[in-house]
Amino acid sequence: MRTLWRKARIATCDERMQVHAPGAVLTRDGIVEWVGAEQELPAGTRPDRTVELAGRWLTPGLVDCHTHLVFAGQRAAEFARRTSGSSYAEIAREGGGIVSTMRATRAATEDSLVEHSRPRLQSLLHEGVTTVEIKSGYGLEFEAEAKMLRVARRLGTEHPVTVSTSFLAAHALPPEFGGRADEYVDTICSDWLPRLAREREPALVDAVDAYCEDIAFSSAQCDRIFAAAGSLGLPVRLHTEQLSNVGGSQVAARHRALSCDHLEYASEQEAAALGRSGTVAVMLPVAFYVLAEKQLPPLQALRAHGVPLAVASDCNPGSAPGASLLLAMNMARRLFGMTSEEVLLGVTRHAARALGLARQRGSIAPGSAADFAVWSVDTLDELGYWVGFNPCSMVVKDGAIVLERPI
Ligand code: DI6
Ligand code: FE
Repeated sequence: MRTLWRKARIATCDERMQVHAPGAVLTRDGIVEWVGAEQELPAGTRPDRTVELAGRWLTPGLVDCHTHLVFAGQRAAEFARRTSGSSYAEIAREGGGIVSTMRATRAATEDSLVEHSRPRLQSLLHEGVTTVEIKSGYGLEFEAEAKMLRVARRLGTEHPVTVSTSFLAAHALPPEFGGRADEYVDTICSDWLPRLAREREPALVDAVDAYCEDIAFSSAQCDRIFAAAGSLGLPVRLHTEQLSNVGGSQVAARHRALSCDHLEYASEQEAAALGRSGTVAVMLPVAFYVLAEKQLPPLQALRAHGVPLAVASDCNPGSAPGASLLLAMNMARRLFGMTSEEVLLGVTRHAARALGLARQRGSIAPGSAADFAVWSVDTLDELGYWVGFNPCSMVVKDGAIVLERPI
């Protein structure tokens, strides 16, 4: 089946960041065959169907490359405490925070976790998201981590979205390992990770993540986890320099991590290391906002060292409650001073690269997947401009229209 998508204004988000207005895309069986200016469409093109987009903007489907959207419960009481002065780290040290969501997530059945998580995924899909990364990390024991990853996979089969999973057992120390963080890390490396990596139908782990902070795991512990991942052929990513700088980016760079996420407390040295390793820096401005953080990530240094920048929602019940990539895009511009082009590439090409999917997703080029978002906007500058308003009017996944909204 061949479809011609025409009368659009197209931002390809490929290496050349081409804009075609009026532009057209020809897709066949879910793959882009041709994209360009409408008048250059090869003569004799005979599509089976034509979709006219009336001058609307068409971009690659968005990629949300950092979420914790599978979890049970909520932590509104912690938010109330923080708005009256407690810190995220204080609450975590008292046994709240991630461990509180761990209790709710362990207690939930697989089916109820799917039902709890579905509305959050749907909210992202309405915003033009066609690829989403989902982490484990609220199970913190083998079975509950596996359950979270199965839920993530199920969401990917039940909805028109590509799901990329990350195994994040090193998110917090579960109470049964209290005072024995090194033993917990050993268990992850020598038992849980190899067992999960062997799972098939479905395969459960696409990448391995960890939380490298003074309230979580040390750079030496993350180094061991990454070595274990590497020996199984799994790529790695790291949460680090969100609240402190304990050397996480350097470890991520040494292991050629796909991405390094948060980075408020990173400096020029970390930016240089990430630049050399080709690691994507993922900006998470919703967490910055919700935690009322004051330290800004070193954007100038990241740019100067040629580090690709992505932007993600960080959807989670603690530091980024909600599920809006459009809000993250707005905050990346307003709070971090990113340009509209940086933000657009940050939720398309660079976000796909952060998931190791650069060839298939995140740009519109011959051979890439036909994942598109269509926007009822006059200019691309409106992406990341509107606050609490969603101008996405159509979503196309693997060549099929999966959502239409009257805008
Ligand atoms: N950083 C985050 O932003 C989330 N995890 C992490 O390591 C927060 C997770 C939570 O508070 O539940
Ligand atoms: Fe996170």
